[in-house]
Amino acid sequence: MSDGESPPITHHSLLMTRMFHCGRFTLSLDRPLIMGIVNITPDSFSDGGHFYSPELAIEHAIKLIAQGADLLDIGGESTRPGAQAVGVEEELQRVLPVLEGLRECGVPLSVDTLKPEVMRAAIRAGADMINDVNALRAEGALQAVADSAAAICLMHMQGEPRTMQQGPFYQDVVAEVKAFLDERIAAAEQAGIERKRIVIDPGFGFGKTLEHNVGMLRQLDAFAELGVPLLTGLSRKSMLGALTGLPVEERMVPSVAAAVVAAMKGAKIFRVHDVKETRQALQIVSALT
Ligand code: 9MG
Repeated sequence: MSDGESPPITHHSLLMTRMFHCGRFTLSLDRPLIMGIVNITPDSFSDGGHFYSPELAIEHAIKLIAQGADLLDIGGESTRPGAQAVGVEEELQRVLPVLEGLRECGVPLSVDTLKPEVMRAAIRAGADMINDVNALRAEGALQAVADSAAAICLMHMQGEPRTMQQGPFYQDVVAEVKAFLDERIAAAEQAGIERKRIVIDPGFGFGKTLEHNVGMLRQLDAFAELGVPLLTGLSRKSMLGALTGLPVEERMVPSVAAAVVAAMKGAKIFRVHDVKETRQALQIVSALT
């Protein structure tokens, strides 16, 4: 490039917001962001209810930050296949003490919920982001986030957690999930949620067979074309068990490998259990791509 010439504008740099506005924080997307999982459900598929007490959950969260988590995702209702729903009061009793205990921890706090009442209470208690596996489709959910500065993760799910793995069906999973996410971005913007606080997620394992999940990971770059940051949740998922034959407690290496593949196909935010190992692997992706 000669003196005075502007740098070339690529397709990607035109579409992609480089900064992500997340409640009290503004995060650069120039490097991968690691979202550490803090499950506070007794039936969580990956921690066996280990972090049900607020003190243990807070301790675990602080360990994840020390390992390099850029954000935390706190969840009080399991969304694993077959899980029973919990009521608003019960979910708040699980989430609020943890949120309050972590408010000054220095990283953005996301709350994983699909209930508008929980969203509003969590945001009042200091949540910087809502992670909604239902993509703000519940009555009042769009408004709950629009009335705040919180970021939102809009995730695709076919069906509902209790029954979603009973015969999921698509003609073309990538095209259908992409069209859904495009429509939910438009709905969120229409409700007053600015693009700079929206991220999307194709929802691995949420109403999808192994073939659907593999198809989505192979073509993940198609979702990145929607022009908002792409979040993936592949950590310890059953698709990795199906591909390796490994039980959930032995899926760290497949999870890190899946995060590397996702990063190479345009994912920016990684919802993971194994923060330290994912961070190390993604440092190599960043250095080489
Ligand atoms: C709560 N939760 C469980 N799995 C998830 C995934 O893949 N993505 C997001 N956004 N949330 C998830």
